[in-house]
Amino acid sequence: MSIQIARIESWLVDIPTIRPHKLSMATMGCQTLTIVKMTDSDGATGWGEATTIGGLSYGPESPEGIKSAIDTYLAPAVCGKRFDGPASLAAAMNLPVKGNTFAKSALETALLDLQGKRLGVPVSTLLGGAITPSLPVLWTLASGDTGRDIDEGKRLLAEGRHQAFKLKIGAKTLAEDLRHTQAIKEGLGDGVSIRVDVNQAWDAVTAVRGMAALQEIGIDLVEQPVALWDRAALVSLSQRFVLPVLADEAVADAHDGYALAAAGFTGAYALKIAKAGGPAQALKLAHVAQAAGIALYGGTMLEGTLGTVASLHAWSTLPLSWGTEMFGPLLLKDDIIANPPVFRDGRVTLPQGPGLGITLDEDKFRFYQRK
Ligand code: MUC
Ligand code: MG
Repeated sequence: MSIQIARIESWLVDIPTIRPHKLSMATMGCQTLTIVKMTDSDGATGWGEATTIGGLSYGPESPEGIKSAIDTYLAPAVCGKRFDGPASLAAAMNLPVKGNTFAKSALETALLDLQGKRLGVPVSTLLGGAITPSLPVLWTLASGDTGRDIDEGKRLLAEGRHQAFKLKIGAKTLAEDLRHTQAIKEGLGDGVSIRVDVNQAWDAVTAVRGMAALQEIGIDLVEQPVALWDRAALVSLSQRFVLPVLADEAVADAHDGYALAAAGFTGAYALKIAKAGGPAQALKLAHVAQAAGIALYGGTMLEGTLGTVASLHAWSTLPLSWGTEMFGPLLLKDDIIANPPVFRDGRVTLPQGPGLGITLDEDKFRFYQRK
C-alpha cells in the first residue's frame, strides 16, 4: 500500500533505569528514547523509536545526534514522497544520508507501523509472517555487584520470569571477571543458561585465556570478546573453542554478516534493528546468516517498549537458536506505552493488533519528554 509521508516529528524521552546497568564501557542510570511520529497525507500515524547505550559509548550515534539526523536530513528527504514499504524508504534515505542506521531504524519502524495499521495487519505480517506467538527472553545481571546479581537472578528464577541470564564483563581484570562469573554460575545452579558479553573489552590474547576459562566454568555463549574491527580474532576464537562466540558490534548489517561468514566465522549473530537500519534491514542480515549456517539471536539496544516490539515483530519471523534479550522495557522504571507486552515463563508475547499493536500513553509521553 502506497503511503505519502506528510510530516515527521521527533522527541527525546528520558526514563530512569530500575538500577545502575554496568557495561564494560558505560554505566546507565537512565535510557534516552528518540521517539518518532510519522503522519501520512490522510492523517494516519505511525510511531518509531531509536535508542543507543551510554551516549556515544556503544556506537557512533548519540540520542541527540539521532534526533538531529532525523529533523535536519532524513525528514526532508522523505516528506512529500510516496513509499510502498521499507525497500523504497531505505533507497530514499540511503542516497542523501550515509550511515546513521539508528535514526533510519526509527523511521522504518514508523512506516511499518503506519502501513500495518492502514492495512489492518501486524508488522510481523509485513515482514514475512510470524512463526511463533511468543519469544524466549533472557535477563542481564549487571548491577556491578556479584552478590546483588545472584539475589536478582534467584528472584527472577523464583518468579519464573527468566530462565537464562547474560552477564556484562570486561570492565575489570580477567581474574576478577572470572571469579564474578563463576560465583553467579554456581549461585544460580546447573540448569540455568549463563552467557557473558564482553563488549569488545579484551585483546586477542586475553580473549583466548578468557574463552578457555569460561568454557571450563560452563558458560554457554561469549558475546563480542574482542574489538569490532578484529574480525580475524573473532573468526579464530569461533573456530578454536567448543564454547560458541556471539558476534554483536562486529555485525551490523548484511554486508558485515557476509564478510564475517566468508572469513570462516562459525558462531552466532546478534541481530539489532538499530545496527542494520530497521526491522526489514535486520532481516537481510538474518537471511545471510541462515544461508551461511550461522545461528541467530534477537538482540537489543536496550530499547523501550516501542523499539522492543518493533524488534519482536522481526524476530518472530525467524528460527532463533539462542532466543532473544528483548527485556529493555523491564530495565526502565516507567513506560510511555499504555499496553506493553507481557513477560512470563521466560517468554514475551508478540502483540497481535494492527501495526506494532501498541498504544502511546500520552500523559507519560509528555511527562518524560526532554524540555
Ligand atoms: C549489548 O551489547 O548487547 C544488550 C543487553 C544488555 O544488557 O546490554 C545490551 C547491549
Ligand atoms: Mg552485546
